[in-house]
Amino acid sequence: MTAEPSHAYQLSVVIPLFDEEDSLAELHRRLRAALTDWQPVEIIFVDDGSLDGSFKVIREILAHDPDTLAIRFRRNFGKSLALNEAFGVARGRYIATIDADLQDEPDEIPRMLEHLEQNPGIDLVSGWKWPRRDGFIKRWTSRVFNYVVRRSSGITLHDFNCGLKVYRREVLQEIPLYGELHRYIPVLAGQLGFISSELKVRHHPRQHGVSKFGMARFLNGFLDLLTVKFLSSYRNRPLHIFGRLALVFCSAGFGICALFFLQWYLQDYQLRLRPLLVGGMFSVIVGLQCLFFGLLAEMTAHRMALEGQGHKVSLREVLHGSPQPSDDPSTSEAVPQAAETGSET
Ligand SMILES: Nc1nc2c(ncn2[C@@H]2O[C@H](COP(=O)(O)OP(=O)(O)OP(=O)(O)O)[C@@H](O)[C@H]2O)c(=O)[nH]1
Ligand SMILES: [Mg+2]
Repeated sequence: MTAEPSHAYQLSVVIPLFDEEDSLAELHRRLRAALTDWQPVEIIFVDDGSLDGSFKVIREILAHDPDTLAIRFRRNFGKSLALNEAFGVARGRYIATIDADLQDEPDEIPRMLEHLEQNPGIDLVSGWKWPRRDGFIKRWTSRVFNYVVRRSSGITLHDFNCGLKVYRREVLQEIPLYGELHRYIPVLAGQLGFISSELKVRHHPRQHGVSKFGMARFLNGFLDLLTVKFLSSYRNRPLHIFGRLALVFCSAGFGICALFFLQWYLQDYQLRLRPLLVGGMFSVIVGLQCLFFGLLAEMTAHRMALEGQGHKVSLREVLHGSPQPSDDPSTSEAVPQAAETGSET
């Protein structure tokens, strides 16, 4: 059995932020106070092109905390890329994320870590903001969003968008984030076979700065859900979805056209241009387009597979059998460790 890989830190806390200068010093102080039993702890700030004095505050924190790392983007690239960057450099055995606006409670992190320690089968713990300290519209849009994601993904969390989450590091090593997919980490992890769990966490109203929440984010969230579903099901086999669509459109189109043709041929109906006939021909064209689109997508999938970028499986472990002890004494001498039962890599 291989030894547990050693990590430089017990925990890395990742804080993605955009214009949060008034909250950072207090957040850092409260994190350090909450995590004294989990040392060594690394704190990673990702300043995503803030326009206020956020990075000045981070510099001041860095001056007296050597276990803090600051990443600063030239401009705003979005929360997913910020998280992705931090996950790439985090050195903790566990990795936690927390919002920078003090709405999440740092004191909840030890409880979430203990939950992971006590449940080896669980790979990530997601916070469930309870009771939620947000306005009516935010609460309800969020409720609808969570319901739809729950139903379509099969992952039974109540609060996918909670910034407070704790992961075993191997979960994040396998999930590339881009666009705005950070909301779907539990779904993406679930597709790889990782198990999520949920704990209710305290939530506070925003004290400083302004919210970056807008209706556009709500709409983008649903479009991203489509991406996540499509990639998980058809990334490797796009023709299976486009081919099905092609079949539906072409069958409908050919059926309609055949009906008109038979009427003309057998019953001597005049073959005039009628709306349904136009619809039938249109349907055939759309069907053929779907077919060609699927074939093009298959070529891309094939190319990705050739370049080693195709769909990857998530390995839990690989076991090698050890050579068995031999009856022949001359060979058993040559294999001194043959009595061992097995080894893991
Ligand atoms: N890196 C990065 N972080 C961001 C960006 N937008 C928001 N954040 C951070 O993400 C966290 C949550 O953002 P909020 O605007 O508070 O979103 P929210 O908590 O859902 O909304 P409110 O409850 O209205 O504050 C905060 O730490 C923000 O600073 C961004 O574009 N890039
Ligand atoms: Mg917030």
